[in-house]
Amino acid sequence: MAETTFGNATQVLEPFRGIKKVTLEEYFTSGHRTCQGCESALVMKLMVKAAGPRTIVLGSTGCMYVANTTYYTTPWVVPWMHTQLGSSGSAALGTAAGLKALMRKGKMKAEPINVIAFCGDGGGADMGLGAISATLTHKEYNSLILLYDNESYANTDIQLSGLTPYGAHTTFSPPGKVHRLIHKRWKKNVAGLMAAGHPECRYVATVCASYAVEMMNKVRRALTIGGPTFIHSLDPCPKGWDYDPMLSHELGELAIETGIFPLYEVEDGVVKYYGKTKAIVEGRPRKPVREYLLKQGRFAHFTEEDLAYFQEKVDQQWDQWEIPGVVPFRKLDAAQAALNVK
Ligand SMILES: Cc1ncc(C[n+]2csc(CCOP(=O)(O)OP(=O)(O)O)c2C)c(N)n1
Ligand code: SF4
Ligand SMILES: [Mg+2]
Repeated sequence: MAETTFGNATQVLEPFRGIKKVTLEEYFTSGHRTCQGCESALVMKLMVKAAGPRTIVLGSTGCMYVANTTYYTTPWVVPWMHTQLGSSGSAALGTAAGLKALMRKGKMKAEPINVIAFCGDGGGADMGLGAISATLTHKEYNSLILLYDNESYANTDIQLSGLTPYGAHTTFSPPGKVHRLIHKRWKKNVAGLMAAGHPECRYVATVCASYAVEMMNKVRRALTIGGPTFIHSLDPCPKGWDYDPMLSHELGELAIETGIFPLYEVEDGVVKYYGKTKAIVEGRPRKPVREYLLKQGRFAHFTEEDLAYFQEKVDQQWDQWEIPGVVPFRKLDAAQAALNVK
């Protein structure tokens, strides 16, 4: 297995082989004020559990900053620092570079210390995209950027972001009598963008906390591979998506089973699908998107026409993309390909 180096020290985080092998220690505990059923909080807990105690967590502004640092309380057991909304990439790179310099100069013992910067979809896929992109070009520094995607600027009351799904009701896109759908842009394909556009980044993955062991193992893989790495996590958010908190886990599963959010990793340019996404790629029928959408109040205004459009767009990503669910370049049939060669 490839290993991450820290000065003279190296690190191999073996995958947890089943739920019973997961360590009991917690590094994100009580003391937060996230909503009941908040999957992003679960992502924080699993992320740092997978990484272990020698980890520094950096977090950009958003629910996972604000709700986790209420005055005089915090759930973080490991060192933690807030960073500006668009700066998760810069914070990751600067911290990794600082640690490396201190170890090189002998001012710190050379040992594996994980640097993980998290950001929301607003902070990561919109405002901080440039800084993350820059970080993913610096192969000499070890860091993981984890984008927790609750599909809105949740902390400031559910404004739409570049990762809000088509047609969703947010405070910036309330459905009305004149315009039923205000938000008509399709969600950015952020993991595909990171994987396809950053040749120095050796590891990009998508995760969902409904599949907790798989999620933790992808974090462990990223921290073992080293260099700059990126993980995109889809996190059901009861407040922003408007559903009963008890459905968080099920909605995570449905996002995968409908093919809306594929689970995969790209390691050294090789795509590997996981779990039910793998089954879909191998021919298992996808559940209709309506089973996922209609469980959420943010899509309650959808008509049959809207559902059909959503379904068609998801079908395209499986039937027409060159690498299904990952890279949105269209497949060319042989005739088109021949024309292209001329
Ligand atoms: C530069 C800047 N602009 C606006 C804000 C106000 N603000 C704080 S948190 C937040 C929402 C962030 O959304 P996201 O990154 O998706 O995280 P979430 O709140 O959804 O967890 C905004 C707009 C800010 N802190 N900094
Ligand atoms: S608004 Fe959503 S992301 Fe924020 S704490 Fe509540 S459930 Fe979690
Ligand atoms: Mg968000």
